[in-house]
Amino acid sequence: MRTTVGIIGAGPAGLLLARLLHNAGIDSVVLESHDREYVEHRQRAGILEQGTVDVLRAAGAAERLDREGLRHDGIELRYARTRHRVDFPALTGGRSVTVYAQTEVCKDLIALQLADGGPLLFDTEALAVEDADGPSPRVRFRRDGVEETLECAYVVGCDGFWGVARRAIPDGRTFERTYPYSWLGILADVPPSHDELVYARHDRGFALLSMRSPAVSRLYLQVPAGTDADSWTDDEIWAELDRRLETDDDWTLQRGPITQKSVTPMRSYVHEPMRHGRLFLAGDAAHIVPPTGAKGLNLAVGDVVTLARALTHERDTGSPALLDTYSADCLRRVWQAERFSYDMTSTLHRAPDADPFEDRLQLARLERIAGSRAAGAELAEGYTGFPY
Ligand code: RFL
Ligand code: PHB
Repeated sequence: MRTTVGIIGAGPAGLLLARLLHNAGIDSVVLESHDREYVEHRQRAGILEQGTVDVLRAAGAAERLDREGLRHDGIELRYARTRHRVDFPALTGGRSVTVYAQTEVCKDLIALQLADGGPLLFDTEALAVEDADGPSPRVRFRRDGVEETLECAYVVGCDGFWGVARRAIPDGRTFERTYPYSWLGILADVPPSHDELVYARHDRGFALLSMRSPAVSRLYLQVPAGTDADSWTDDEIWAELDRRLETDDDWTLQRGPITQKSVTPMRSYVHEPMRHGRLFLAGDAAHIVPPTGAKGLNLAVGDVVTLARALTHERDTGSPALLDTYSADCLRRVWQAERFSYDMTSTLHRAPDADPFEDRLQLARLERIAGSRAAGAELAEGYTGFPY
């Protein structure tokens, strides 16, 4: 088997890259270890930056997003039983975000790819990338129990944090933080109790109210790292959300049947460089942010837009100049997102060893965001997205 760009992984990064390359007339093959059902239903991100929406639109992949996505012009910060709204357009010169689940982005991209794109092979596990720094790198993969080889001009590892592509970079350097807490996330069949996302700082820990649609709520609770999702009963989850989201006014949290429950560990991670020879990394394969800033999917989109542009430039001009700056170009944006996600995480979560001094600093940071236009704009600019 032979192709121009071999893509490992059919998450948002791999699927969007395949679409951008198809639109540019560059052929690719996508190898995905899981089945279609799994990829389309794995609950993850929910927030698309304005730039991500623009990219999906330009790629012809936003028909349903434009119909069903919910535009959000702000978020609410909740602390010390008070509520403060951060108004994105007012603080950023008109920017906003869109609530549209990652599952739906993937479904839309898969449908397009299967209709008129290059091969998208599910149940196909990449085993290794070989000869990454030679003229024709290869992906060794297994399908139906048989090992085969995909010969490529370029290989792109879009295979997430646990993938195989990163291992083919011999002299990489990693930068990492793990956090002593995780998120317990639920999906519930109940209309969201607020029309915008609510990020709550509480002495008992962080809580987040988000949504998937006008009828489905997505909520998260900070829990100790290593927590088993099944150790929390549904009633305990609602009671804890009530406590952490409580306010001095008459706001109440609506309850409904919980349809899904899972725990997500929190990690910051960057692998440098994001390229070795003809192998490129994109998305979670190269970097992880804690979910507090809602940046992971948006960073993946930024990477593949940069890469598709660089590959197209080389095809059109013969110049590898943009491929040569791919890693540095992406990493500048990645580190801004790492900084933003770290700051937002440490402002809103309560570390197990936090003392009253830390608590007061967190409250002072939140009051500063509420009281200063400059501090509010700093949050709003970061949340709505860094340019690429
Ligand atoms: P993915 O989505 O992990 O996809 C990688 C794909 O590669 C496949 N794969 C392989 N295929 C073939 N051979 C192999 N050897 C393979 N190894 C792996 C996997 O099966 C998979 O299909 O990475 P990608 O495409 O880089 O996308 C990244 C995003 O998924 C991730 O950053 C976001 O989900 C992070 N994230 C959020 N991002 C946002 O922008 N906004 C949010 O609101 C947001 N919320 C979240 C999040 C992540 C969360 N979790 C569960 C980590 C909320 C949560 C709870
Ligand atoms: C989500 O809806 O899953 C979500 C929203 C905002 C975040 C993280 C996750 O910061």
